[in-house]
Amino acid sequence: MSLGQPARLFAEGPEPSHIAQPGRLALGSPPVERTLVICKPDAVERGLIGEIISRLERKGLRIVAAELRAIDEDTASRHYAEHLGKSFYDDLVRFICRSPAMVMVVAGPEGTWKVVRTLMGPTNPAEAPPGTIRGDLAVELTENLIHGSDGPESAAREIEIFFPGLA
Ligand code: RTP
Ligand code: MG
Repeated sequence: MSLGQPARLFAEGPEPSHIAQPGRLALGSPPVERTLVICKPDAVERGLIGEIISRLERKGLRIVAAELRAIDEDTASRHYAEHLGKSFYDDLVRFICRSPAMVMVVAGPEGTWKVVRTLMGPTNPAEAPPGTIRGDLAVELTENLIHGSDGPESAAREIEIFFPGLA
């Protein structure tokens, strides 16, 4: 890879059996569901990518695609289309485009989107309980570090935006 090229990682094909995956091995079930996770610009700026990925991996989920990328306004507006017209929409789009974000496809058992949402904690970090990513590491509503799809349909739609063909 030459300098200046965006780093993009894919783990395609059969899931390698030699990689330790505690959750998966304990359950005996292969990863069957994918969801979209974004370490938002504040997470990248604060050097928290590793912390967030570590929490996802320790839970037993797998990163199957990842790209550190500057999200442009057009992509942000597609991703957050459901919020168009809301009072916080402009701030939200400005924020997500502010600086590079780490965009990932995360895989695990059925209900993986919900597992991720549980690890994230509620939208408002001020109300997020300790032990969650937002509860432990953030205080502000907009700067809440992480995005996770809010259901299987959202996951498929969002993965298609960032990683066409991977949903
Ligand atoms: P996300 O989509 O980013 O994963 O967050 P979420 O599902 O927990 O929350 P959602 O309702 O989808 O809102 C998207 C993002 O918009 C900001 N927000 N601001 N000022 C407000 O009332 C307000 N409500 C939401 C948050 O940054 C939230 O993550
Ligand atoms: Mg949402």
